[in-house]
Amino acid sequence: MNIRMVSATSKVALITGATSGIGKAVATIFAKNGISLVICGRREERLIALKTELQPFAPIYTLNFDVRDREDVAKKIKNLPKEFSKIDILINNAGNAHGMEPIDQGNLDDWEAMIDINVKGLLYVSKAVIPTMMENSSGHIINIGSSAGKEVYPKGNIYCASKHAVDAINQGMRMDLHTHGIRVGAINPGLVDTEFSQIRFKGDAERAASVYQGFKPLYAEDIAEIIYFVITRPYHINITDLLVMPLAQASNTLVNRKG
Ligand code: NDP
Ligand code: 8X3
Repeated sequence: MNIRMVSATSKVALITGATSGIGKAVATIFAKNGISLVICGRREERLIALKTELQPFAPIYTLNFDVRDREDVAKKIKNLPKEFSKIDILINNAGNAHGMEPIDQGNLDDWEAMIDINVKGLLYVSKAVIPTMMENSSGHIINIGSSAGKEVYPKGNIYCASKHAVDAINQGMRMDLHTHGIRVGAINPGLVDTEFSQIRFKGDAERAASVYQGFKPLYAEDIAEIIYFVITRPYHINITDLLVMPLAQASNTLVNRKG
């Protein structure tokens, strides 16, 4: 039996949303295992700080773009230096929720941000990376969905819609790319204590903190470890879709906050 093992070293991974939370934790575990990184985000000072922190472990290149800017995304990925240009692993992670209101009170700018970043941004980055993977008949795309992409919850309306779209895109990508030797799968976390709720509630720290109170949520590192496990499986294994919840969370609306 010929099993193609996956060695982390000598691989290049491009991670969107590496300036915070899950993306930053993935960058850290990848670099510490010798994976060269292209780390992306809008906050350049954070990218530079992360590069300084991780470059003792692996080569790091920073790409500063807003995933909504399709020309900039395409140009910057196309012009990557040679040693970073063959992307083996794409982590489509950049995204956020913006607001949490009943549908009649929703803010149009919030709706557009979620659709433009979580859905269209993911597509722009994927469109720029997939051709090289196809040329190489090899690659691994991990789409960060959400439990919100599996089950809608009250006032989650457009965020849930954006993550249901990620779920559909993940399935469609896999159908179209598996014959090219490219692995595609999604990780769908439940409640992870990151800056996510601070963004969602526009800097209302108390409201953001209350989301994770009374129970032990997931941490970004928990998800990063799972992603590292997924990308290091022998190449014939494709983990297509994982839903990962904290023990205290049974569904999007059922969280045991007594603990
Ligand atoms: P954070 O807010 O901590 O991180 C979000 C990341 O996305 C940041 O690095 C941010 O970088 C980047 N980002 C946001 N908007 C843009 C943009 N327009 N262009 C480029 N980058 C952008 O949240 P998380 O780490 O929690 O979120 C990461 C992913 O995980 C998201 O897709 C989220 O939906 C998903 N998720 C989160 C869960 C949670 O409970 N936290 C649960 C399930 C899924 P910068 O601002 O520097 O551009
Ligand atoms: C993030 C999880 O429940 O805040 O995707 O939508 S939730």
